[in-house]
Amino acid sequence: MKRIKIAVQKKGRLSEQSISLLKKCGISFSQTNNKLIIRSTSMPVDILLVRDDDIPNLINQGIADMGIVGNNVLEEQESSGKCDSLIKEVMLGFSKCRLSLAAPKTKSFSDLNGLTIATSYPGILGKYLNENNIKANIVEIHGSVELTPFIGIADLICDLVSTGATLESNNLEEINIIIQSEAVLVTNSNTNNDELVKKLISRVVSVTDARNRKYIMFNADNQNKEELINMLPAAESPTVISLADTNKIAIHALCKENIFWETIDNLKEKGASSIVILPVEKLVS
Ligand code: PRT
Ligand code: ZN
Repeated sequence: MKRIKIAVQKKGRLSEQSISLLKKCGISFSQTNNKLIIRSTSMPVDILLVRDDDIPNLINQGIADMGIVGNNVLEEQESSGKCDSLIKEVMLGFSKCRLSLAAPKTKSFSDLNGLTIATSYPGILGKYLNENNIKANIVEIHGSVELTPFIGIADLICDLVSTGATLESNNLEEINIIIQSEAVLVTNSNTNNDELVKKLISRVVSVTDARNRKYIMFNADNQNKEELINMLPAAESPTVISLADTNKIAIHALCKENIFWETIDNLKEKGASSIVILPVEKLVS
């Protein structure tokens, strides 16, 4: 039987959640250090553990059938025309960040024309400058991009930002977001019709869709039923069950959004009791 190869980052910001997602999709394997390839014990699947920058090309060349990579890396490699047969199947909602322009707080630029921008993303930045008709110079640098304005290499930087702490500690100010990024499940147009690849994509969708969903159960007075149901965030039609005490009911509902403490406080104020909120592991529609 043909084995499917899935490329994921070996070590870094994407690894843990990529591995956890594959396990939730029923792909069991034991992680061993320093292995490039791990065989799953539950499915005809091999996991390739590689650097994130290699993932788009491995899928594009058909060496891997699918993979998980940051949208930033994908867009950068696509912008250079290297990866033309890749398909973004599912946005995965983790490793979120943005690629932004940032300038030293001490300087203010009225426009970017004629300035020099340091970045590890020359492809995405070049496209952005072109689209906005800006004639700026790009210096490609990998590592310590945030230091370049202070050692005379560049006027500004274009780098990934997550919390903003790195910019802050280097006295830089974010001035423009160029692209948003998150981890994405990628296939290639030659393999995405394979039955097992299709099955795995639908499992990834189920696990990803379930992430923010919650199942809530509570007891309440029958007379408050409508008001309580209206307080539930994006709930599908709830189940209402009568209790032994005929004035009381139990309400069970699948909510399509997270349930925050404010909602719980409001439910309690309206008389809800024995409130139980459960995470949803998979959601198959
Ligand atoms: O070794 P390998 O090549 O596989 O890994 P890598 O070092 O290239 O990548 P890694 O593990 O650092 O990041 C992998 C992916 O995580 C990136 O391609 C992004 O898609 C995503 N990601 C999410 C981030 C960040 N958040 C992030 N904050 N990647 C990098 N950063 C860096 C950023 O470059 C800057 O130096 O963190 C700093 C900014 O963080 P804040 O929180 O201070 O704003
Ligand atoms: Zn990398």
